[in-house]
Amino acid sequence: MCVLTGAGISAESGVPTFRDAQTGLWAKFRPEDLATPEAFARDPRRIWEWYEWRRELVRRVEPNAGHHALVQLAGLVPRLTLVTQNVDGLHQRAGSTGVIEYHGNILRDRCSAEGTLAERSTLSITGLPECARCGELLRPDVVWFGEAIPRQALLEADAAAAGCDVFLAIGTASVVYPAAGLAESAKRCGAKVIEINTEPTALTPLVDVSLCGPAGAVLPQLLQALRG
Ligand code: BV8
Repeated sequence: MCVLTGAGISAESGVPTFRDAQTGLWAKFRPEDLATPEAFARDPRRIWEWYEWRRELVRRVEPNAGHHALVQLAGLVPRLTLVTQNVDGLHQRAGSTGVIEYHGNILRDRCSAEGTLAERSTLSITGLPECARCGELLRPDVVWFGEAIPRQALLEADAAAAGCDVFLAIGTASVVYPAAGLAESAKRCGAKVIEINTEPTALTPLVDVSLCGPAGAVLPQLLQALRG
């Protein structure tokens, strides 16, 4: 089994999805306009303020029944590969292992010059986080629009989608590529595609089974049915 999750599985934990209007001071911005290297180059302070706001939110929330059900599901099938588009780390906090973080992780810092994970220097004069090794600006360790998916994650997710018997797309609008292409690849390779979402998506016309409802309720029911 290959499972792809999107922002919808974290919605019941209180993490706003990208579809939901940005709240508060971010209401006037579109994530697609903030999560880009150009936006960071233009105004790193604003982009860091947005990420610090999201980090604070992610640290305050807990995994929900949907995240926990996926941990149980992994124990019921011969092999389950979990690919997530989310950057909140909630699958790992629920106990999932081997999670493929297709779009990175918001809680890690990366040096914008060296490209590697980095510690923060304590001497930053600009107030923006700087690399303890080389002093250059740090950035969140996430994949922005227009940036390539980390090579290892890309290859592992492609292999899992092409080799699975069942592909489960949970809480994703299936509009962001290349992640949205994984279900199409699984289908082409003969897998059964199942979708769990609260509303129809771009993927719905392609799926074999569409389970309409919140992941936090549907996944435990699916688990119950599998246990018989
Ligand atoms: C790349 C990290 C090339 C950052 C993110 C035109 C056509 C096709 C593609 C493109 C195009 N123009 C540009 C592109 C490429 C672009 C793209 O796809 N753009 C889209 C907008 C059209 N893709 C990229 O740029 C990717 N890179 O292509 O690189 C390249 C190659 C080689 C070398 C150099 C470059 C990189 C994309 C990654 C962007 N980063 N996140 C951050 O988070 O800050 S994407 C970000 O948005 C999230 O990670 C997430 O993946 C995405 C939002 O999608 P969803 O997860 O689906 O969430 P969404 O809110 O949209 O939907 C929530 C769903 O849940 C809904 O369906 C809702 O009904 C449902 N739901 C709600 N509640 C529940 C629920 N379901 C169940 N239960 C509930 N309770």
